[in-house]
Amino acid sequence: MKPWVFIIMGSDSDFEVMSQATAALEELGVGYEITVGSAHRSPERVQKLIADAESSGAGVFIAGAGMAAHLPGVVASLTAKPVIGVPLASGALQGQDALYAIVQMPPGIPVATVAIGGARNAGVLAAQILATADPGLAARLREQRVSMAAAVETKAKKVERSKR
Ligand code: RP5
Repeated sequence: MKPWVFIIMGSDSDFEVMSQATAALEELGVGYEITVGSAHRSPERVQKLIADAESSGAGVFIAGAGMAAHLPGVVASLTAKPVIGVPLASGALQGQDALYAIVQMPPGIPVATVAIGGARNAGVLAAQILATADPGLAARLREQRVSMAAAVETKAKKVERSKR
């Protein structure tokens, strides 16, 4: 089985944003599992999920959390596979707390942190990591770039005017 992506989020309230990661992976034909596990409310569940995912062939982990967002760091402490952290906007600080918590990892235990709410980029980045050992996936990523460039041409045509 090809390596796949394990996605975990702190709460079901994170699901709408985190499903943008699954959409990106589906577009690229990358397998995934997605679930909820909380670093604070269910630490044993998180430990078991990460151990099971790693032994079942997960190649990259994506972890999304809001507020005092320790989940991505905890996931990174439990696996030596790449971990991508998604800070989520919730609570009084609307994701700035989560961003700082996720991005400021101590040396030796990195979490590749995307933008607040940047779940789509987490999915694309996970695919890019897996593509280093999967030429077919690498080709699909290049095709996606070509489509994005074509979309920019279309957008440009919509707005371009000239008045000299
Ligand atoms: C975090 O607290 C979760 O990741 C979520 O973003 C936030 C709020 O969780 P709920 O109170 O909606 O379960 O742990």
